This record gives sequence, structure tokens and C-alpha cells, in this order.
Amino acid sequence: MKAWWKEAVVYQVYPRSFCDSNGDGIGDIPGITSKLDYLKELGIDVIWLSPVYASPNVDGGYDISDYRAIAPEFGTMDDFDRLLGEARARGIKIIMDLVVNHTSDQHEWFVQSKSGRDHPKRDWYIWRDGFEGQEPNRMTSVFSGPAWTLDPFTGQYFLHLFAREQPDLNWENPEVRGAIFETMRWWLDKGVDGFRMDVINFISKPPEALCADGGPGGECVNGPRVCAYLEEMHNEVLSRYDIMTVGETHGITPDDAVKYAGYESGALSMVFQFEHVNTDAGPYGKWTTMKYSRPELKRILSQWQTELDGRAWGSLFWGNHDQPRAVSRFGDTSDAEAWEKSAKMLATCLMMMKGTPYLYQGDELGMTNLDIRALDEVRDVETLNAYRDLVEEKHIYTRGEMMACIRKAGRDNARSPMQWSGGPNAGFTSGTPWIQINGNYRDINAEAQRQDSSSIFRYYQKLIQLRKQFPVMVYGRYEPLLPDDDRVAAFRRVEGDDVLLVVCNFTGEALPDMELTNLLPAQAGLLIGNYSEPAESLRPYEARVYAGKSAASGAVLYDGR
Ligand code: TEU
Ligand code: CA
Repeated sequence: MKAWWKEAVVYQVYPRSFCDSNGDGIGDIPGITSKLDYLKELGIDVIWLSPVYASPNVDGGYDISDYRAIAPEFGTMDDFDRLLGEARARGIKIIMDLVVNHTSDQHEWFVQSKSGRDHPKRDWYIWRDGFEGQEPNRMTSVFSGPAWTLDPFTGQYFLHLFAREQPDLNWENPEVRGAIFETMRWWLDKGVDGFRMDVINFISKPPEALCADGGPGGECVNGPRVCAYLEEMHNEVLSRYDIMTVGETHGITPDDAVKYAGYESGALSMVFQFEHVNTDAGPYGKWTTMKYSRPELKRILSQWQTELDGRAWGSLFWGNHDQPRAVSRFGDTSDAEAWEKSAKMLATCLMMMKGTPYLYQGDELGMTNLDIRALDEVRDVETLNAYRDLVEEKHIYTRGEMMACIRKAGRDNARSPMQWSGGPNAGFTSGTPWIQINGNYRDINAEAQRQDSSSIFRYYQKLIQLRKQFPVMVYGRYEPLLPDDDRVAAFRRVEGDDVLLVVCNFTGEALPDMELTNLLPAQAGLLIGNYSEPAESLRPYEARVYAGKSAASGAVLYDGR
């Protein structure tokens, strides 16, 4: 079935780093509004807005203290309404970040919950007695250290799967669910077009994981009632609006994706899976300098395409505000040529697979990782906690080793300000930016790329236009090709007798032995590619897409014009 959100291209805005309108060094909502024409020019359909709610900002706004207020540093509710209206006037939809696995510890609900063991909101969070004067069990938080923190006033521990300033809500309590659903309706009635749901498969905790027995605790992903809660959310809220929803779901299999977002009975439009961005993890998770595995990446991408076929709609992304920059990670930044070619190749591969593509701000310019040299340049709580844990407490890494891991994998890499121009502060702010600006902004910026018809920006723009022109790019079946050749991602998209052939060279080598001719569809024309001169065989990081027909017929899908 067709749906607008299957045809859409989504662009993620991380507000703090997008555009600062008033010179306080912090990106804000009027700043986003001022860049809508830029986004329209790029051609995107939907903005995923990372949190703009009131927040003490311990975790970049993912610690919310009031779900119905805008953080003053981002603007006012009037500013938000104006953004929504101006976006709509340009045909751009906005989806909000829904962060309801946890709140901030400053949220009124938590303040009340911790005010006394008998408070009616006590049970809105997850409280346990300690075990022999220690944490209830040995469960650890995603952000290092114990997942339990003692509240000295009431003498019990509360659960936090992330920072201790992010207590987990108790979804078992129907009042909690009711309050969340009401908030969701409030935003939808205002006119937002859906939600990206933060760690939504963490909301149901297996009872064993919470045992106060001093044991190991347990995994809180894909718990026993996730589906039940999502179904309830669907009935109470989602099914009443024409919206899109995407669940952030770490640690899922394709079968889980079908449970949460299947065509038949899934509550959500789609989910994000993360397997393909975990092939460069090591014994200490993301904190390693290991390169990603090309064969693994290829296998995973292809497997998700194949396994979701006919069962669930997929989502496509190379990065987001939690991941390093795509071109630094999966491409090649060793010289200007490799940078440009590999960024365009990644864009091609992403946009040509089946699913809704999500671009992260700055990826359309090929923005790269930050060169963080000192710990006091780090802003991200996950990174700072991991440093304390792995360097200071466990002595697993030396300072220098950990700094190398941070440069490769830290979340600040994606959070440096948008590079709008080669002018002061990259055109992001007239003040002092809250986080350092990438030193390469004079070479890599929006102003320069808008003036250059062969830029990465113009290439993304063309890919997005093609997606509107060729329904096979959206709805076509995915057919893997050359499964044993790790150097390339090669596949077909097929819809009726329309065929696209996609070949992406993930290596920095020319591939003279790669035979393309026998893969070509009938009446093939080159739809898009990242080299301007034709050539027989694939060049370093070359990407090519041919459009044609499944058999020689009178019709031509694309005649090269
Ligand atoms: O991320 C969930 C999450 O698990 C991440 O912490 C991820 O594992 C890690 O950052 C990878 O480097 C979501 C948000 O996207 C993230 O920004 C929040 O910090 C987190 O939830 C808590 O709300
Ligand atoms: Ca500002």
C-alpha cells in the first residue's frame, strides 16, 4: 500500500547545533525557521526535530522536565507554532522526538515521586530497596556505572537505564501511560505529523531484571509488554491521526521489527535497526578505534532489505546525533577527492535501498568528525561517563587511547554546528558556539556547495528529485546481486517491468575485473553516478545507477535526459 511516509525523505535537525538566531551560541527554533528555504531547496519532505522541550540539558535535551513547554534557550511556544506554520506553508512536515522511557529528574512527576514513599506518584517510577546496603542488583546503565541510584531521603533506589538524571518511567502503571498518551494527543492536535520514539523497546522491563536480590539484573530491551503498550498507544492515539511514527529500537531482529512495525498488525510505521552501525564495535562496545567491517556491513544491509520484504516497511540511515559522521566512518576523508566521491557513493547506496531515508543535518554537505583533542572539549554525557569508567575507574584505556576512541566514536562528532558558510563561526552563530566548530568549515559549507553544481549538496538534491520521479525507487522490490563480492554493494530495484541497477564501490580501489554489462537491464540508461566522465569499469568509490526495463519492450524508463 502506498503511504506518504514511504515516499518521504526525512531530515533530522539537532536544534542546538543547527542555526543560532540570537547570538547566544545555541541553535534555536527561529534559527530553524530561517533555514526552511534551504531545506526546501534540498527537497526533503519531513523534519525530525530532536527534543526542543524544557530540559536541564544533561543529555542534549533527551532529559525532559516538561513535555508541553519549549526550552527557553530554543525559544517560545509561539516560535514553535511559527515554525510549524512556515514548514507547512512549504509542504514540509514535522515529527517530534518522543522521549518517554524516562524523564528528567527535574520533571514534576519525579520530584513528586521521590517526595515520599506514600506519594500517589511514587509508583510512576521504578523504586526498589537496596540489597545488603548496595544497589538492588548489578544492572549497569547504557551511560556506564550502576543503573540504580539511591535517593537518600526515602532510602530506596530508582532505576535509570541512562544517566542518573534520567529516571525510567514505570509503564506498568496505567496512569503513566494515560499521561503520556494525553501529551501525545496534545502535540498531534497542535498539528505535528508524528513521532520518532526514543528507545521505545526499553519501556517494558522484564520483572527478573528488576529483582532486588543482588544478582546480575538483566537486559531491558524488547521486554514482555512492549507490543501490548504499543498496541494500546495505537488504539488510544496513533490510529486517530494521519501521521508517521518511527521507533528507535536498539537490539532488534527483523522478527522484532515485524512485531513493532509489521504491515499486518504493527503499531508503528517503521523502526530504526542499528546492526549496520555496530560492525565497528569492540569488547568495550563503541569505545574502540576499530574500522567497520565491510563484509558485515554489506551482509547486514542486504539481510534487512530481504527479511523485511513483504512484512514491514524499513528505515534507512547512516548516522544521527548519536553516531559519528557517516563519511568519516564508512567513507574516506584522506583527501578531497576520496571525501567527495565516498560521500556521494554513500548517499547513492542509502537513497537507492528500499525504505524511508533519514538524512542527518550536515550529511548533505559531507560534514566530517570533529578533531577533539582534550577532554574539556567534550560536551556529551555518554562520552564523559565512559571516560571516567574506562580510564579512571577500570584502567582499561590510557588517556591517549580513550581520546582516540572518542575522536572516532564520540557523539560530539555529529553535534558540532552546521557549517553554513566560510564566514565567522561557519555562519552558525554571531556569539560563542556551545561546542567547537569543525576546523574544516572554510572548505566544507552550505554556501560554497550551493554555488557548485557538482557538490555533495547538489548530488543529494538530485537523488531526492529522482525519488519523486521514479516510483520504483520507493516501491520497487529489492533484489541482491553479487552477494560474495565484498567490495561492492550491488542490487536491483524492480517494480512491474521497471528496473534500477545500483552498484556502489565501497573501496578506494578501481575494480577493473568487475563486469557490469551482464548486470544491466534492457534499454539501460545511466540515471545518476558520482563521476562525470564515462568509463568501463568501476573507479574508487564509484556509484552508478542505471534505469531500464526487465525485458526489451518499446518503453524506455529513462532516456538519459
Ligand atoms: O539513544 C539510545 C541509545 O541507546 C544511545 O544511547 C546509543 O546507544 C548510544 O548513544 C550510541 O552511541 C537515545 C537517544 O538517541 C540518545 O541521544 C539519548 O541519549 C538516549 O536515547 C537517552 O534518551
Ligand atoms: Ca540561540
